[in-house]
Amino acid sequence: MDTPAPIYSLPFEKAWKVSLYLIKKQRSSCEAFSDMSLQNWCWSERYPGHHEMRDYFDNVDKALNVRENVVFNKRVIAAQFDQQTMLWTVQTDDGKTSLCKFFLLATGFTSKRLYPNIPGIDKFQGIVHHSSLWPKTGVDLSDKRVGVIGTGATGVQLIQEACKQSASVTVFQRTPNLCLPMRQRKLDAQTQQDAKKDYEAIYQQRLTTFGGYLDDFRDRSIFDDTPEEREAFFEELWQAGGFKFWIGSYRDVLMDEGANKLAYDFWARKTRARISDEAKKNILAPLVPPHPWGTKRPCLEHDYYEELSKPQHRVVDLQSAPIEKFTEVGIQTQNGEEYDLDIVVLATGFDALTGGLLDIDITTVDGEKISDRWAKGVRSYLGTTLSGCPNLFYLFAAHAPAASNGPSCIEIQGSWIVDTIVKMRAEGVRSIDPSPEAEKKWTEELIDICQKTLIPTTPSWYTGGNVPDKRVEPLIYFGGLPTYREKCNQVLNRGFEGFNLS
Ligand code: NA7
Repeated sequence: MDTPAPIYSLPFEKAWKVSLYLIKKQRSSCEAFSDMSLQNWCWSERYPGHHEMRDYFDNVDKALNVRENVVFNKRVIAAQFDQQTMLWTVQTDDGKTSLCKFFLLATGFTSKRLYPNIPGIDKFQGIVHHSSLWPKTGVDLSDKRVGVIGTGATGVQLIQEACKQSASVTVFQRTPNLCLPMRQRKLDAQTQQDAKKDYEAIYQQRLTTFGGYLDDFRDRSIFDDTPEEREAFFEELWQAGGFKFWIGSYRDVLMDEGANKLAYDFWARKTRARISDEAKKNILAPLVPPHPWGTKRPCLEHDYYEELSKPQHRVVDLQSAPIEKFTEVGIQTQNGEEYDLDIVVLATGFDALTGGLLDIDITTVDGEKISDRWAKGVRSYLGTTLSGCPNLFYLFAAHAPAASNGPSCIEIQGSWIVDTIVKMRAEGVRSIDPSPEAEKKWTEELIDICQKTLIPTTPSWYTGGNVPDKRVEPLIYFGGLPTYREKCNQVLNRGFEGFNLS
């Protein structure tokens, strides 16, 4: 987890509100949730691990009994709105259909995995796993020669652990991740218990920052400071760890090439000092930036660079020699080098933000497929509704502020959806459908905001640039969470502005 405790947990107020709406009968469960979540739950580390996160969500489920309201092991394949009945018909892969008045898609921003198109993968005699399909029983890496393709957040975290467990790790790197030190530390229960009186304020503070964390950009240009002041400020951010160097830095770092280069140079200097092997130093932290600093999501690490410096581990620079093919015993690059491997991990990411939604065949009231519409350019209203799709809402995907802390963004969107439905009921509105004009305006505004930053310079999942043949366009709202929240609330305060009502 790269978000510090407790801000990845659920604030009680919102859980209460959503639960009361969705599962009205379970009032006592909500009270139990309050006890469990805010009064008793404590994290063991500043950045909780996978198993602890799962335990937390299991406990949330035990308290709220969400499970009782969920149908498992079904894949939604298609959905269409019927104007006569004003209901959505949702088809699942078992041949059944369900009807609903409101259709809420929480399909995840990284649910459609991306497999690299590398010839010969079926001939490889070893084991291959995509990082997102990691066996629940774990994978024994001891004494194994492990190859990892991909150095995004997943690849980096996996590599630094695999280096400690395996005989050797070979990293196939296309673009270096400009990683930041996590500065993980243990947390004690008493300190957390004492801090709980401040949690409500902490949760509120998240929603006032650009990225939904507790830190925000410094309201000052990098050029307003002397080199000494700048160095001291960067050092402070660096020592604090986490994403501070990214989203707690000068406001113009993500807007101005000159400001950005200064941040990159600091990062490269700090990182290169941790890599003992000269050749690896130039691949993992080159002096020339691979792309502007922070325009692609950085990853938090503990000892990634120290581990990879060890002689048994290799870093293959795919910029100078791309992968040619899998062989029976490993991977061969285009310069003829062969790497013998027992296990290959594909940490190659996802068709993010749009892939999960488009996996469902959604048809508008006019018979248009959303997949056909979006092939000409993604459009949405507020990053949560689609014209021609009355009463459909989606969460943390295309056009949302999805580069932010997930729970903060989802809390804003989830609360807004609940407020919208409550207001519809109160005012006797049966359906809301954003107008094509409102959708066009939102989309143009979002593109305009993104183009004022350095984000479009870099191919990444923020713009669809990580998927071969995917249209490259701004897919994220970069106006910041507070502005996003204000705009969403304004729509309701102005009587469902931008929506056609029936
Ligand atoms: P990412 O961040 O999309 O990273 C995928 C990595 O895989 C990235 O380094 C890619 O290189 C690399 N990649 C993808 N295809 C290939 C091929 N064909 N050959 C070599 N390398 C390849 O996915 P993650 O799972 O790490 O993280 C996704 C998000 O989930 C993360 O940001 C968090 O928000 C949670 P590239 O950089 O494109 O050159």
